Amino acid sequence: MDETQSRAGLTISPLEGARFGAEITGLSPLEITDDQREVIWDVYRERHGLMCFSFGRLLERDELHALTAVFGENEYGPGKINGIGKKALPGEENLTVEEQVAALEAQGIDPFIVYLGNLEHDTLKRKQTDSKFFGEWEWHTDMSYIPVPPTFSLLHSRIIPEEGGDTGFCSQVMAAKALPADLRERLLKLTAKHDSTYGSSGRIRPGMTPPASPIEAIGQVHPILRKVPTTGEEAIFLGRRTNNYIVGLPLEESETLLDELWAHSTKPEFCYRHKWKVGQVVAWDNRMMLHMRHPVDESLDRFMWRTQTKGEAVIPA
Ligand SMILES: O=C(O)CCC(=O)C(=O)O
Ligand SMILES: [Fe+2]
Repeated sequence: MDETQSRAGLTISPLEGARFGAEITGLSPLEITDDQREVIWDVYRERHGLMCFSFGRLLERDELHALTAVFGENEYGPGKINGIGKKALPGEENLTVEEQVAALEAQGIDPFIVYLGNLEHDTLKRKQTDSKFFGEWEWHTDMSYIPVPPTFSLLHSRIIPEEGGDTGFCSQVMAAKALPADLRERLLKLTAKHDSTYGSSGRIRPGMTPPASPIEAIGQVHPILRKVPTTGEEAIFLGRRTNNYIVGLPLEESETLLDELWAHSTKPEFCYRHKWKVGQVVAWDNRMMLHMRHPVDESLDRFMWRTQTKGEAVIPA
């Protein structure tokens, strides 16, 4: 796609300066037609799983849920339900998912939406915010430290600083295609552990302690090369660099190979840097790309809504 297209009432343009991703305008989230669904999935395949829907206004919750549902079954937000990016707190161990959802709903909390930012979600007043929130968030794929990570993540921009806080995306399908053949052969036999100790901002997750080394880190092992079932393509799947470990290798060898792989995976030609406008929803397929977030000045505000879809077990290439 080199130029703007019009299809099923939608306008589709390639994202500026990127080899992947598209901007889609003209969608009404509560009135998505079958033809529009088809167009969105065509754009998804053609533009490697990254779509920016520009609405020019803030969405209602139902609208974000309806848009999320185009991509799969809505998944509870990380940190809301025990076992989904959160450990049970003392006294909560025996609560069922239904009980936890009912408790959240009784407090007026939507279990599917995560509020991301330095503002209270209801009053939009500044809230106590860990300084790590404002720093750079490292390259990662969402929740790859669990056995079945979410497939799509969606971010809805509600308050955006004038400068800073851009989100970077890096196509791991393009990175996989550019792998030297001998390295690809080697990777086909290797798995990596995706550490669960730290969030992508570098904050330690509740209940976790730093491991003595990546070998001891607690996390999920996945194949390094995965198959993306929607396109049949291969993608490199590294998760995040912190405490990354290639299973079975001496630590030093694992570190050397990971340094090489990360340098390859995050080459500028595979990357796109999204400068947000208020009233957008960026949806991405975690199976196909890494993302990161650029720093935000501590004096500025940034506030997003975030949803995700249920995943599937990782398919090795
Ligand atoms: O806030 C951002 O731009 C990205 C945050 C992030 O990593 C996520 O929502 O998964
Ligand atoms: Fe993320």
